[in-house]
Amino acid sequence: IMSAFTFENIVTASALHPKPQNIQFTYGTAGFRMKASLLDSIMFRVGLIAVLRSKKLDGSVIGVMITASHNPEEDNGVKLVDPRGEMLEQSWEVYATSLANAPNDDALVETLERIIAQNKIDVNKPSNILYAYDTRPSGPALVASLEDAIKAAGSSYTNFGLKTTPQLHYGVRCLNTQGTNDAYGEPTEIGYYNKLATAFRQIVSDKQRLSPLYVDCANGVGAPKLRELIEVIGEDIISVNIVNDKIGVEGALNHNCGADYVKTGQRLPPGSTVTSGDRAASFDGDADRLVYYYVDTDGTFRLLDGDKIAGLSAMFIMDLVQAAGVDSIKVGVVQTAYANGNSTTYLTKVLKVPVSCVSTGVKHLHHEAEKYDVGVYFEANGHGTVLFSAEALQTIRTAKGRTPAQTTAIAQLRALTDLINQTVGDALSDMLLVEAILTHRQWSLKEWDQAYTDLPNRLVKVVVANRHIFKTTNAERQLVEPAGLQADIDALVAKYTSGRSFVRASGTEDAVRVYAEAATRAETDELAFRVAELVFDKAGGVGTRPAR
Ligand code: G16
Repeated sequence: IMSAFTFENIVTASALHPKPQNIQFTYGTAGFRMKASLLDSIMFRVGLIAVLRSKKLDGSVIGVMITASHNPEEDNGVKLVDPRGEMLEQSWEVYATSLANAPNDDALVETLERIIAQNKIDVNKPSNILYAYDTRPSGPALVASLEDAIKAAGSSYTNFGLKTTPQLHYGVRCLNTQGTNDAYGEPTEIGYYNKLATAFRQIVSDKQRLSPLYVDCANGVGAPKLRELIEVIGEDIISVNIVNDKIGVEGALNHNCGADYVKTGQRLPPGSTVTSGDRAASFDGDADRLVYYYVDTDGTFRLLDGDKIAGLSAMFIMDLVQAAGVDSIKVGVVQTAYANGNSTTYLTKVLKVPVSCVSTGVKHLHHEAEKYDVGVYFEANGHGTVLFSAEALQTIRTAKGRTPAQTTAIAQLRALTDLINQTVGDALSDMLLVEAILTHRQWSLKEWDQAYTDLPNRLVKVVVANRHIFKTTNAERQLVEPAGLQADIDALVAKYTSGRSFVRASGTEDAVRVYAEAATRAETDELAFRVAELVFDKAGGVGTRPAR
């Protein structure tokens, strides 16, 4: 029997999870994220927020994912998932932040009371939480803190176990839509695999299969989950060589491997055996990011990042929509400032699709993508998916082909809507999407890569005393503060052909990110480091000055 929601129970339980002094917590790009040793009180309080959010939404299931995704193993974090599987509504990030920062029990109760009053929450309503965690060693202790809060608040909950982040998002949406017209799928892990597998098999049914794909799983949860998925699809249909699957090895997670390593360093993970002619991909630590790559005949490393995946997906879906005779459906693409300049040119000039640019963070891209019939959104780092509006889904479901070709295309489109995890970017689902498209076209990675050539680009991290002094505007493409810094950056950029550079504080790591692109590799590197040096010198750099 569940106990009632009382402040007394909450305060008693909270005594075991005191907030560390002298720390200001912030809800960043993807929730709270920091050294795992600092997260105990956060985890407890996020549990309380999840319960209130669920009560506010009449007992809808709210998701809690314990992960720090691409961050180093010693970090951990937590993201909250809203009923349809999207990221927590942004107005609630503010509540989560103030609760996380309440210095003592009195402040904790006051903050809870304020949230309850402002949202007119009936605390006697039911609440339901679904939570999951990745492979980090700090996971179990943080799960215990979360459970303490959920139990103290008298809420129902389900432990979804070890999962990828997108599996948790999927589970939440399935539970909340079960039995409705909008049912998303069976709310189990096998239900997830079956949904993807059925769709994939259908799309590639009469096509010749591709050569095996090397998949670097960042030594994270993606490794066992990919293995399970492939088993369900069938090794006669898709074959993968899983590398970096050492989930039990201390310190291995995301270390010298994974999507972030490959994207940032623009190189193979050390020890990789991938050679010319091989097809390869990398996931990140919680399997919500995906990048592809290959080694060219001259030995050059070639990256096919989120921008390339967006271009490929938009191209394929536009062709299918055309072939299916449902061309009332309009496709749009959402990017961030990190999108390669040439990818944007390709989308707007070659594919002629509308492109919007928003701030970093899937939460921003997702909402912008909802404005299109079919919204393709990808961050350059490989985080993204495709959303189909309710109307587009209806059109695709009810369309009737007038020719056999149209009928086939309609069936393909339908299968795509099941293949794609529409709740959030999902490396497993995105990988199947790319594999499906390449199978269809019988394309190698090199052929896919022909769409456009990336401008050389470079990402540099600068550690500063306080990254929160960096304020941006114009979808993070310009700095407003520290005052004067943007003008200095502009003056530098003006010296380079096709130069572009911007600076923003990371919302997941304690660092400032500098991005630069220009006509040549040498100019790009020079520009990136000159901007990084500027940031270091003028905005409180600490440690070693960035060096080329
Ligand atoms: C998270 C977010 C992404 C974002 C990335 C980097 O990814 O979900 O949307 O692009 O962090 O963000 P920032 O530049 O603010 O550090 P992940 O895969 O780590 O969850």
